[in-house]
Amino acid sequence: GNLARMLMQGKLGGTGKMVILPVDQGFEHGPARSFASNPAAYDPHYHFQLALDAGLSAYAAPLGMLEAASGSYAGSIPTILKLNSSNSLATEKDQAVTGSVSDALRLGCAAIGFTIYPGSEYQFKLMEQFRELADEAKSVGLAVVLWSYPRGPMLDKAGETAVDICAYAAHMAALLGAHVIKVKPPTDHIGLEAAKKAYEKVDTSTLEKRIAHVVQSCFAGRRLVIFSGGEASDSASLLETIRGVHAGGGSGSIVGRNSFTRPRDEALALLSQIIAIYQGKV
Ligand code: FBP
Repeated sequence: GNLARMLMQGKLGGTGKMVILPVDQGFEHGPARSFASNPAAYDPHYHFQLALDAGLSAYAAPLGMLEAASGSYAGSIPTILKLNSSNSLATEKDQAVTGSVSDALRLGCAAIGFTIYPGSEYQFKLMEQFRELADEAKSVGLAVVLWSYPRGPMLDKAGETAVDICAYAAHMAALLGAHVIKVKPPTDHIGLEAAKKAYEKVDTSTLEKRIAHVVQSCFAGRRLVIFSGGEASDSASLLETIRGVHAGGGSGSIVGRNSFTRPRDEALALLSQIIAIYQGKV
């Protein structure tokens, strides 16, 4: 079905791994913070072309971004319609629903995408919204990708990526029925006091081991877990993270800012190095 479409697309087709380009940062962080360093990226066509030329598995974006390029690119690469978005003017850890399953069908998407913020004051509402949209999406054969990003009053910055919190957020995403689960790479830190004792039994000393723990937390590896790229950083440290994800059995990466804030040639070179890691070539 539609999940297979993503797993068969591009240079990683047939390997069980995927690299996805997400471009919802205009919504989440604003246009200049997202695109000023590489102004070609203000154009929605740019991202389709980048994802295609890089041989990626799928392209994820909010409604307007997909609509603005669908005339030229419909059917060229599997797309994920991001159905909710936050913005940097918000004072609350919440997201607005900005698209529907019928939009996803109209645009020929392979999947819907949704964000929950486990730990926020709105976490239960977000989970309930997801449940309804995921139910509708699955009933028409669309795949379901869930961004599970812990944040809220219980968590400081370090807590948001703490290995126990990351595994917990990923596990809840699996329980909510996501086919593909997206989390940030976990750090060697325990965020929840109540979990400290349990983690005496889990080796979290290397990124590889932490990734393996997060993957195990998603039904012993029966779900696809992919890890985000994060803020633009130097290529060497990004590639180091990707090697850790691969070694730990992660299913791939979703790399936004580290692709489109770089000039196109540099982005293509970096993405091909990332793909080579998932192909097991380096
Ligand atoms: P990046 O590779 O740019 O980090 O993209 C991944 C992503 O999940 C985007 O889809 C989303 O806009 C962004 O990160 C949200 O990051 P944050 O909530 O940390 O601002």
